[in-house]
Amino acid sequence: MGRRSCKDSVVKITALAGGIGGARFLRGLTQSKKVTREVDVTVIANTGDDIWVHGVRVCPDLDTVMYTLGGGISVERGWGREGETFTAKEELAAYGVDPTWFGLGDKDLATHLIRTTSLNAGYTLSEVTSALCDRWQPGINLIPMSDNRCETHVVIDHPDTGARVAIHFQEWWIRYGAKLPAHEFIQVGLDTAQPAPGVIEAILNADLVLLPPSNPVVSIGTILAIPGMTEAIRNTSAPVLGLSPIVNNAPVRGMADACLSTINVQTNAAAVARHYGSRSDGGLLDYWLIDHTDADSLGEIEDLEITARAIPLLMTDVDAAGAMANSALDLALEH
Ligand code: FO1
Repeated sequence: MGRRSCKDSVVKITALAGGIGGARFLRGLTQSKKVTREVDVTVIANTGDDIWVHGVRVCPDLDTVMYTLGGGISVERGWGREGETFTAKEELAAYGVDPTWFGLGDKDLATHLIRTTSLNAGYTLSEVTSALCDRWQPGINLIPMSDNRCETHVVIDHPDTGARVAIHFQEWWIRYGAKLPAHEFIQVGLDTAQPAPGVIEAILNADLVLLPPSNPVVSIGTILAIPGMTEAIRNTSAPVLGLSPIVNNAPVRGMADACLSTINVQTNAAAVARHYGSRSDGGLLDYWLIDHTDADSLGEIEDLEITARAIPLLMTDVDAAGAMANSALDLALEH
């Protein structure tokens, strides 16, 4: 079926997204010819990974989506800029200034400097994100889950002292490679955080709400924890479709298994679907896409009253991600 031209067939999609996996899916959804419908996409990005580093505010998931869709992403890293240098990082390390473990790129630093200056001038994170997107033109409406600070911190037993302490998610993720058992994820500031302007409306007014294959705990889970978020998803008239971030009982990238074990969810496609829950049972999902290597769990997922299909879920390139996105649209809109 060719692209339908008339405007009224534009599908309004709202997607919750974390970092690398979510951004790669969104690039397929918005830039691949495999998607045969006109789509108008709003992305609600996780800001729980955000961190103050060397005096600048870094927003990993906002920047990963912006750079990936805007053509500036480092493809091999999945984060930060293509053709990046790390001279400022090396100079800071030469002064012995911590954190030396954070990969602060020179090109990336310009984004953080503009964001920090704007935030200090009183602009909101939503306003700053919109201004940064003027340059990158990601082709989507990118909004943070909240304009309030709501950082993910991780409770661990300190590797040197054994003391039970909370460290920033980025230190756990980067410095320790998520190898230290996480006893708990805490969102600092959650109790006073509000959804950013437009977030609830984007969910309620969507034709389709998507949960891309991002980390279900520290990315999607963090967004869902914002007051009002899950109620909006349960109340929207749009179908809600998720794509499994776990393929063949393992995370495709990242360390989602380390996060899932912390909340006692097994690392498999059906367990994550159960974790999100069926909409008919007070949960979030109408539909769940899994990889064909996990097809033997389709029955288990259908028993949860979630309509499931098994398709190729590996995003090896833009068109592979586009084919996944097109299957999601077909299932949710034509079912
Ligand atoms: N991930 C790493 O594994 N090592 C890094 O040094 C690193 C630096 C970094 C800088 C800016 C940015 O936007 C992302 C960065 N990431 C790095 C990725 C980031 O830690 C994760 O992608 C997200 O926080 C989780 O999705």
